[in-house]
Amino acid sequence: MESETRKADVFPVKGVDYLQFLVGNAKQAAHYYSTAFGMRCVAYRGPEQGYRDHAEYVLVSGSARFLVTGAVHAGSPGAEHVTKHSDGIYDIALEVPDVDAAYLHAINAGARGVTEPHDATDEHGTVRLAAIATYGDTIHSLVDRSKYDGPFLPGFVTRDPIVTPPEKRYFQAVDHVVGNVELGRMDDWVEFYGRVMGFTNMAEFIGDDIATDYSALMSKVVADGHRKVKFPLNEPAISKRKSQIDEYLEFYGGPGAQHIAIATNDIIRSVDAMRAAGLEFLDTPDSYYDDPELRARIGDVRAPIEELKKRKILVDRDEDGYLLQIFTKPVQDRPTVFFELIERHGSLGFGKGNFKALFEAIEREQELRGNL
Ligand code: TYF
Ligand code: FE
Repeated sequence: MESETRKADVFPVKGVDYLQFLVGNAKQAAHYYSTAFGMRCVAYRGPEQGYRDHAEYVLVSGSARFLVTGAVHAGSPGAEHVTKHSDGIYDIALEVPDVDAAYLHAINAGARGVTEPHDATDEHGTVRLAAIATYGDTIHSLVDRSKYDGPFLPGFVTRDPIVTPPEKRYFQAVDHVVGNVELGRMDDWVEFYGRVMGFTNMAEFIGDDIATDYSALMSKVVADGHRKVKFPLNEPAISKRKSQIDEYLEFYGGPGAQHIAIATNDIIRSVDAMRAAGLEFLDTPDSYYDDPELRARIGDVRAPIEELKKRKILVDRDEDGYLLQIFTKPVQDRPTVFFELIERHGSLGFGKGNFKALFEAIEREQELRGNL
């Protein structure tokens, strides 16, 4: 524990500042995150503000912040990201107390610099920014907004919500962001986050047992010392069937962010609202809920199991408590990025007890797509 604390100090992070999606049509994506995810659009920057290359919308739900960026013309920076990956996550931005120190530490530890530390200023103050590269074409911006009180970043203007936001938000935070990397590279990226950010390996992982039996993937989780930022990392494993990670890598065109887990206090209500808005979730067979072993293991949770079964919400329990979770289908045409809704009651895990049911559900979808 002592060494964990010391390591975390070399690269202190406050949390995920924002997730930037590079998309083909930011206007429509912002509408989707407003209607299907109940997010509130709070800021905009585009040609009207003198930024001729992009239209960018900022959506928030509690502390979760999405930046949705679309190219305005073929030569816009980021346009080639969409050509290669389709809609995807480009920037997993981290809020840090000292951008210069964090950047210097990262570069000295071997990270590739993308943008050197610099100030961005407008009438609301100054934001200190830098960026480093991570897996694939993904980056981590480093953000210090302590001297800024504008709606997002300099240049952005406040704007009204696209639709009236729901009375109660559907989620309040980003819980974890998962990366898919190439076969044999998972341990390199675990090592990268240790070396560059002082992140440590959390106990939870998917090892050979699960890999060979069901899912054909391996996974380890890295987190900062305060467990505010959690990054599971997956790689495909060799098995009889084509790994879901291979499918992602093929269709995304390389490594990238696979799923965003968003934390909710009321998964039942959120799933109902999001389903009603047209969001598709993975199916779970009734046998999952009727399994006496599962019933015994999970014990009492805050809702009757029938309520969870109706909605296909999964349950897992470990020594610290339990969690409820559900996964969406991919949210674009390619079988790449998806979301997870998670309601934690003590458990710090990722739903290890659900991996079998979950991976079988993913494989049923893979089969329908002809990619198994
Ligand atoms: O983040 C996690 O580890 C869980 C489980 O392709 C998971 O949400 C792991 C791999 C995967 C889908 C879900
Ligand atoms: Fe997850």
